[in-house]
Amino acid sequence: MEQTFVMVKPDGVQRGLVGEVVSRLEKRGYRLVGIKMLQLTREMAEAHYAEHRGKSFYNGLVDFICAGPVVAMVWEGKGVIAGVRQLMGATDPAQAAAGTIRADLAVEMGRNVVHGADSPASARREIALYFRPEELVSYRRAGEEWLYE
Ligand code: IDP
Ligand code: MG
Repeated sequence: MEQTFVMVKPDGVQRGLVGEVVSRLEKRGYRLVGIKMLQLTREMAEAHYAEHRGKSFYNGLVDFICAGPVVAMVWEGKGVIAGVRQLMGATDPAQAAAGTIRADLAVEMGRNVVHGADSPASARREIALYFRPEELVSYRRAGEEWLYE
């Protein structure tokens, strides 16, 4: 089954939105297979956002993501990478579709509550950055026959 990496960013943790983010993904039907709270070091943040190195917002982004604890997660499900991106909404909350996490819970791009991997390659890379294989569990959620045809 497809897996993706999701993170509740420091703003989401401080604003008490961990449960809300988890709840939206759970209700869609995705399976939570790994979760941990951690404080990112600058080195981890730079590895996480390596693709953005050199951009105008990069330093602010690294400062922000290290400014408090985050919740790192791995979610599993059919089409979960694109599905989570859809539930998250556009990067800029002002442009995000109503009903998405970012539109409903955030105002500005640099405080947009949640991160989600954007491709299978990013998902694999980010999962490996945060989790050892033995930290992920394999199970079926009750009622999956009512979720999948
Ligand atoms: P994504 O989180 O929707 O995948 P990316 O383009 O990968 O968006 O950017 C990573 C993060 O960097 C965004 O979630 C946002 O917090 C921040 N960011 C991206 N572009 C800007 C910008 O132009 N100004 C400020 N922050 C930005
Ligand atoms: Mg991205």
